[in-house]
Amino acid sequence: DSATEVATAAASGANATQRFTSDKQAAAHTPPERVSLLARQVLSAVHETVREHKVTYDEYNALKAWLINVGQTGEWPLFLDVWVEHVVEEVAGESREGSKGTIEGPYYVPDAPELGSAAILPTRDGEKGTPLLFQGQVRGVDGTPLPHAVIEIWHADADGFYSQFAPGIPEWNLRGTVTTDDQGQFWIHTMKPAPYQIPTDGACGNLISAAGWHPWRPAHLHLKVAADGYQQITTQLYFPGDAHNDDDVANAVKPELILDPHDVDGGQEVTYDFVLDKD
Ligand code: MBD
Ligand code: FE
Repeated sequence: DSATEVATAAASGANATQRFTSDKQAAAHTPPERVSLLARQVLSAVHETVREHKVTYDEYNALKAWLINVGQTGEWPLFLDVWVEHVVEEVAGESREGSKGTIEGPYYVPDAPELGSAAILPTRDGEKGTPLLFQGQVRGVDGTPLPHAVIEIWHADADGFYSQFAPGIPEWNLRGTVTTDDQGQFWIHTMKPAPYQIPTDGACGNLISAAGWHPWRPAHLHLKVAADGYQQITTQLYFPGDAHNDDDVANAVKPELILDPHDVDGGQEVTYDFVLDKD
């Protein structure tokens, strides 16, 4: 009975690992000199940590057990996207002039249903939360409106769960593909997401509690915005006043990414425009 199924770290980890394996395998060939350089430097940083802090055999074996557990619970996508991806994104986005991007995270799924330019994201009957109208325009850096730009949006529900990664949620719930109209404009009706908590029952949760950290990401919308002849951006947008905008476990918040919604009859409304760099 799917209504009584519980979200577990191992189940969402397994789904994220499977998605990554099927969607992202077009890895570019990395030349051996580059592999050697990077692998050596990472290993040196590990060696230096061991020397500087006189790491014991007990600590080494705890690390070994934990690394094995990350794999067994399928949490490599979660671990890497939470604690490493933000720096990869920082380097990749360095020279862009348009809208800021941030990390993709582990829960993107390609080919969500196409919903036109005035979209209502799929929800369940009685979907919990505050209705949100998210609207705006996609432009090039020179101000040209971009008709037929493609906006992919995905986000957690009001309990902090993502469809296809937690049990009992319809496949495309709170996911969609939106296309801008002739003026580059779009309107997306959805329900505000809740803050996201890293699963506490897996290897990542284990690290967080063993280190005395907290497992929270602020509430966020995930987006990818693409137009012919322009660079695609992957980003997230956040809500003002969220306690974790200043200490996101995944370090993915930037001031430019905090929305400014206002209350309207029956919910909230916010305008946010995307500016894309040319290819
Ligand atoms: C998320 O929802 C997320 O966006 C990231 C980056 C990591 C874990 C969960
Ligand atoms: Fe997320």
